[in-house]
Formats: sequence, C-alpha cells, structure tokens
Amino acid sequence: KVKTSHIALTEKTTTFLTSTKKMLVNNQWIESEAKKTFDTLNPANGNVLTKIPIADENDVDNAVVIARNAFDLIWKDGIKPAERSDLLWKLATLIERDIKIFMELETLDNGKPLEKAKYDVLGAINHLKYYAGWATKIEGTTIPTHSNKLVYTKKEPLGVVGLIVPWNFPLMIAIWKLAPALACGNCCILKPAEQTPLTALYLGKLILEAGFPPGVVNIITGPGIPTGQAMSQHMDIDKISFTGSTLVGKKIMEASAKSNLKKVSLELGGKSPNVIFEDADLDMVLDSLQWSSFYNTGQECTLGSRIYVQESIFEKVLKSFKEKAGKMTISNGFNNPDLGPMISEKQLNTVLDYIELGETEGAKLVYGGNRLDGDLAKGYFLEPTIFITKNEDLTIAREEIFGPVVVVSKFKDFDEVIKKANTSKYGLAAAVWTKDLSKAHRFANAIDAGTVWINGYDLFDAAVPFGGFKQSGNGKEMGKSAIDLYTKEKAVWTVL
Ligand code: TXE
Repeated sequence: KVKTSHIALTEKTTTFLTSTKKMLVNNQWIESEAKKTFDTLNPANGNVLTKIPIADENDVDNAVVIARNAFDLIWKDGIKPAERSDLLWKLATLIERDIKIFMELETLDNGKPLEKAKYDVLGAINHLKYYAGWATKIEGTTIPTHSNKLVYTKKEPLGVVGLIVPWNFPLMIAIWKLAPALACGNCCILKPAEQTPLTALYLGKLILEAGFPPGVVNIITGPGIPTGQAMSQHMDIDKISFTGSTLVGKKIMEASAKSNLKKVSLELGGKSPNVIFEDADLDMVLDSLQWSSFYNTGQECTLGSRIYVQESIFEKVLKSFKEKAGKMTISNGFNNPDLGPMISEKQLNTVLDYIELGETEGAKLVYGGNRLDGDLAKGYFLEPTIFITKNEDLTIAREEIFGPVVVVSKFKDFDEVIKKANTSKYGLAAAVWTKDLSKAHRFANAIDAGTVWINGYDLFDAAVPFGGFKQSGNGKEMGKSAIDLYTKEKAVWTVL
C-alpha cells in the first residue's frame, strides 16, 4: 500500500504510482514473461511504493529483437536527422510540462529533496535540447590522400545500445545516455537501477506521447542480475553504456570480451580530491564545502571526499566546515531539507561500516557518524560525517564510500598535495581553490582527473565532456564527445 497521506502529491503522480507497472517494448506496455516482480521502496520510511517487473534473459532477448528490427526497418534509413531532432525536442518539452511529476517520483523513489530533484529534471531537459541540436550536425570528413582518390568518412549509428543506469541521479543519467544515443540514430534498451525505476517508466509514457516509432526506445526493469547481466552478455547488443560501481564496470567489460566484443563506455566510482590553498577566497570555499562534501547525501560519483587543506588555514577551515555541517537540515525530501535519506538500508550499512572502520584504523571522527533516529528511524538517514587523518593509506581515504563521509587532511606545499591527490586508483574529478591562477592551471596540468574545477565544484553542462581517468572509467559523456560514444566511423575509398 502506498503511504503518502502526509504528502500532497499531484493527481497524475498518484495515478501513476497506483497503476500496474509494466515495461515498454515496441511501444507496448508488457509484463515480464515469467511474471516476476520486485518492490521499489521509499528510502525516507522503508515503505513499498509499488511492484516492478523483473526482466530475465528471455525478456532482454525479446527487447533486443524488437530494437534490432526497429533499427533495420525504420530508424536507420527511414528517419531523417531532423525528425530525430524534433522527437528529442518534443520529449524535452513534455518533461518540462510534467516536471512536478518527475520531481515527486524522484523524491519518492530516491529520497532526494524535491528542489534538488528539480535540478536533475532541468538537467535532463537541457541535455535533450542540446542533443536535439546535434542530430542534424553529425558529419564526416573528406581526407586528401592521392589526386586520383576520393576518401571520405561517415559517422554511422552503432545499432542497438544498452543503457544501464544507477540510482543516484536516475532520470538525469538515463537522459545523459538516451539523448546522444538517439541523436546519433541508435535504438535503445534502457535499464534503470532496481532502486529507482519510477522516473524511467514515467518517461516511457512521454516517449509514446512524443511519437517515437515502435522499438526505438525500450525500457526494461530488473536488478543487475539477471537483467543487466543479460544485457552485457547479449550477442546482438552493439554497445553498453554504463554508470555505476567499478566492480560492475569490470564485469561488463569482461562480459563484452566473452560475448560479441560490444563497445563499452563506463562512468564509475571516484575519490575526488578537493584542494584548498592558503591563498584561496575562504568565503567562496566555505560556501561550497558542505555541498561538495555532502550533496545528494554523498551519493555522488564526483563527491569531493578527500579534502586537502594547506596547513596555515587548516584549523580555521575545519572549524567553519564543522559548523556548516552541523547546520545542514536532514529530513524527508518532501520537506526540502539539505539532505534526504540514503538510497537503501544496504547502502546505509555499507557507509556505517566504513565509519566504524575509519575509527578502528585510527582516523579521528570530528563530526557526525550516526544514523538518525526518532521520527526518521524508519528511513535511511545519516549525519554528515567528517574525519581528519594524516594517513593516506587508510581504507576510508582510499575507497569510494558513497555516503556523506569525507576525510580532511593537511598539506605543506604544491608538490606534496599533487602527489597525495594523484595516489588514488580513481581519476574522476578534482578541485582546486586559490586566487593564483597560474598555480591553479599548474594544478590542472598535474592532476590525473577527467574534470578539474578551479574555484568551484560540481559544475556541469550538457556541452562539456564528462568522464573519468584510471579506474573511474572510459569514454566521455556529454558534449561533442558523446557523439563518438554512440557512432562508428567508416572510411570510404574511391578510385577516380
Ligand atoms: O552499484 P551497481 P550499487 C558505486 C558506489 C556504490 C557502489 C555500489 O561506490 O557504493 O557503486 O552501488 C546494474 N551486470 N556507485 O550496488 O551494482 C544495477 O542494476 C550489469 C557509483 O547500486 O554498480 C544498476 O542499474 N549490470 C555510481 C547499475 O548496474 C549490473 C553510481 C549500478 O549498480 C550488474 C552508483 C551486472 N552484473 C553506484 N550488477 C556512480 N558512478 O555515480 C548491477 N548492475
């Protein structure tokens, strides 16, 4: 039973929540063949929101056959780039119309504060509009070789692409993948995370309303095993685009190698350094630090989870950081707090285990560390948590925790902090705070990370490539780079 009585949901959200959830394949709503389902929960109180189908190998296979036919028969040659562009723009305007419903569903399913869910939906809309522009601008080149040869290149769609999405930004990351994949002319099989399937399924309704031809966008649901695994092992999926854990990213690459060598792009974990030099504008730093450390209850791949502060300002920064953390509000996302719950009991327990380990390994817990009780006891709420340490080898300083937990440490000078910052196996993002722009750019050169922010944090735009180095993944989403992720380049030689 859906318990939402204390929340005034819009009527459309309630109707959607109480309807039977099916998967979208060939523009039809279908159950899984085996009729198995799982529950999706509200992390603010642990209540079951609704039942969701589990797609097994057969269901995945069925979706692939449909997507392949749609690609061969309709989408590949029968639709002009300008029509793809129109469809993407139309989808963006439909999401705009239903923004409140998306926000409510995201808050129910993921727990995030309603106003923060709005940023995600706006991000999704911007992405669709940006890639609607790209659909008509995917061009090849002509290459001079010999005077009696004409050589040109074409960028062709890959065919059928599988898009596997995590639960931390469910709609937004789905669109980060769907928008460029469709702009490039692929047919898609989208699998949302099992924790947060609702916005993807609602999106399916708008896919139909926008008028996408049957089989072009298919949305199937289920856990990593069997659903995601069946996708990554499938012999007729041309590419998997994945965002999630490094562990699963490796499994997907392995499955690709063992099946059809499908292309794989991966956006994985991080342990991003946030470096504060003594000549930084401290007001700017301190306005940002609580958000770069705890945004989305720390469930963010770019989280600035390793904070390095130059020794002369260490105490001052730490004092103010603790005060700001202490003022952050924590509550059900519908109350618009700073921080909502964590996604699940499992994730909460993982993070609590890291906190315990941090203390046993000798880091000093200077703020937080506790699950919230009282009115919030049924949900998965955790205090923002700050450790300090001198030891870079601690587990909590090396591994991605994926919760509101940061480790702060001191550094003396530029060379020391670069060395420390670059020790990580991850290389997703990094930030540097200083008024000395020459130093900032030397930092940007020296740091091994796919994104560097100077005097800011978590800046994103549909036009700017995003993706990690080292074990944070491969391939760049967003911007022009995503066009390369969803196309293959063909060279054509002509003897004149
Ligand atoms: O991720 P999973 P989980 C990291 C973060 C977090 C950890 C575990 O450190 O603590 O991962 O989270 C699908 N084949 N990130 O367990 O399992 C799954 O159904 C194919 C970082 O939730 O990687 C879901 O759709 N697919 C991150 C998606 O993979 C599989 C975001 C992500 O789930 C699969 C989330 C399999 N064998 C977690 N197993 C980021 N980069 O932002 C699971 N999946």
